[in-house]
Amino acid sequence: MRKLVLASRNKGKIEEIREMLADLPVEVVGVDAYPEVPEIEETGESFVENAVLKAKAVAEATGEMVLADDSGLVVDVLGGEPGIYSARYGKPGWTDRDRYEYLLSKVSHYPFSERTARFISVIAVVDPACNRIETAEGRIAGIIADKPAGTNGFGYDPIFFLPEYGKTMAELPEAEKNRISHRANAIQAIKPVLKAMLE
Ligand code: ITT
Repeated sequence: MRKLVLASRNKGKIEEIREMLADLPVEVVGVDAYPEVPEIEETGESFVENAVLKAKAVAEATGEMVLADDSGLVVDVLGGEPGIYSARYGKPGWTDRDRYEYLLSKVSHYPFSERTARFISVIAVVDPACNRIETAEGRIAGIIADKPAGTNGFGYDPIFFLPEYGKTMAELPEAEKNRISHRANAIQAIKPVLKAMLE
């Protein structure tokens, strides 16, 4: 079976992607299995640039086929912040909770109707055997909640309210998030290509 290395050190993400690829004939391995792969600096100016940069760097270092995700939360009243800086929003050393509390403090004076937001995920797949790079994007729309709720998922899930469910993303069962999320949409879009690349 061919190997597919996930170019991510985010445990929440890795678990979700593993679940979503469970039906493919591929051995999914985390990049932590390759201690020689250095920390990759995300110097790109878009989700696509960063996803491709991460996938290429890990493919070069391991020689294996690689899948990377670059994702984030885009909040309209914050001019698109935190966007590609979602993982680094606020101060170094902050926890996910520190970051979403900070974001809440920045939007709390806006009415609910103006707190529109979306999660975006760009998946990049690189096959070093044939120099092929493919990307796909997925999104999900929501509203920044008044206060955090729920313990599932990771990152900003506790403050991302889904009006059609009446719940935050962190209140959804894992399987439901993995069916509707930005990452799920991006993975669905790339799956046919990935399948073809594995043949
Ligand atoms: P890797 O680069 O190692 O994959 P990372 O966490 O640094 O891990 P990103 O640069 O793509 O990954 O940043 C994504 C951030 O966006 C992530 O840390 C969360 O803060 C947020 N995010 C992305 N997807 C999310 C989701 O499904 N739920 C909640 N927050 C999410």
